[in-house]
Amino acid sequence: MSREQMRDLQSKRLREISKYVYENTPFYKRKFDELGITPDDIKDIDDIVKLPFTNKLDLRDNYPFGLRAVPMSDIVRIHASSGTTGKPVVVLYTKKDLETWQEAISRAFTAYGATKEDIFQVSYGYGLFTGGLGAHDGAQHIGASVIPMSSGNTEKQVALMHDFGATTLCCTPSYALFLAETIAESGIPRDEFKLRIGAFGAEPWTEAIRRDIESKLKIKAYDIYGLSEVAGPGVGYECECQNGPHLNEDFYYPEIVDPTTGKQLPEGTVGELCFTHLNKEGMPLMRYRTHDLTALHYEKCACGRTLVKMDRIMGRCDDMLIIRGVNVFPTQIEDVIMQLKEFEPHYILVVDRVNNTDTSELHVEVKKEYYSTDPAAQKALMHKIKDKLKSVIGLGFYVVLVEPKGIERSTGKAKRVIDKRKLKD
Ligand code: DLL
Repeated sequence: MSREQMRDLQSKRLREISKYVYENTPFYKRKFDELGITPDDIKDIDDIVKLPFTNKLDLRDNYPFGLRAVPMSDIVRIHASSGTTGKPVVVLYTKKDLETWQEAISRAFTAYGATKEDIFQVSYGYGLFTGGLGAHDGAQHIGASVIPMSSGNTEKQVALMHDFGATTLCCTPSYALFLAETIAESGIPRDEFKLRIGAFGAEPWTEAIRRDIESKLKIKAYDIYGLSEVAGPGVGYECECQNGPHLNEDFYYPEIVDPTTGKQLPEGTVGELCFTHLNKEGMPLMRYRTHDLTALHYEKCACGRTLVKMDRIMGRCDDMLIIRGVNVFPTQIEDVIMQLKEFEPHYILVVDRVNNTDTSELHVEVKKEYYSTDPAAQKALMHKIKDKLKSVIGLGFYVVLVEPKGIERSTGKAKRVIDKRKLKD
């Protein structure tokens, strides 16, 4: 589809959905009224800036079903994401919404080169989390065989991956690393596995981690992006170019806004990603603030797709740590660790405040072949990473070297930062 055709489609759908939420979601009727707008003010997609934003807090305030736009009898699926505080965020799907979502995820799997011949091992958690069932439905939709493993039980995962000849693995990148380690320890030769594709997402990961997973698992590792509030996995997906996800913008309209002012930002500028549902029935959201930071690019991709592309998510505005005045994203720390051959990509950052000064302590795991209990060797290694962190991030870290396997592995979304200051505030 050309950009013009896409724009026309988006304009048409935006007109329809504005009218739909005005008539069916009392929350949006109130918001439109407060802003003094009616659906008639929405003529084309550029008019989206007239519409109100929606925040996670709006979803929490309307817990559980306050943003529903159809009778409960039309809702066929309920998902929820727990987050760290407060009530869960609840999302509702009609039958048609599930079909749209399946279509979105099948586009992802097709872009990775998967077909009905493939056997998918879905190792995202099943349940209220959208990862498991989302990937499951998408794989089934393309006619592939699905092993509904869910996460955890890692040795059994490896055994079945081998015995069932799984070709495509769906899980978080941190779990992919754990699985790679477990496969290596299993003693089963790699060429007895059929694995060739990975669909990894649900948490930020860097290019260096992609290369690490690809070399350890000997597969192609693709990014898959999404969030429960918009649908789940499959809002965005990489193509064979592997340089950032395309977005399913005919279903979920993306904008980049300034996280502070909410002003729309131009192509190529990093800011907060927002989505507007263009054809959702159960619980459509207008200009939903994801808190995810990225930039959009509209030029045609080398793969031939015209769908807008985003840079890989660099982090969330609420993940950014301010330590002694310096802005730090966990992905920057990961990048530094991955540049040094002595370390595993496993770490925990503990931030605290002592005597009114921020402290930052990085626990990082040393590879078996570089681990030594000799104090001089430890000191040298500690300095190596400390100096690198200082030069790249501009911040002094207290480094704790952890013995091999000393950092707990993650089977879902990895938790790498403990900010004790938050508990004190
Ligand atoms: O994580 C949906 C999902 C499942 C996506 C499986 C991909 C694969 P939530 O639990 O609601 O939904 O968390 C959404 O996770 O706003 C991002 O901050 C982060 N996230 C998701 N995918 C990526 C990714 C699922 N590929 C939140 N890269 C989002 C970076 C990601 N961050």
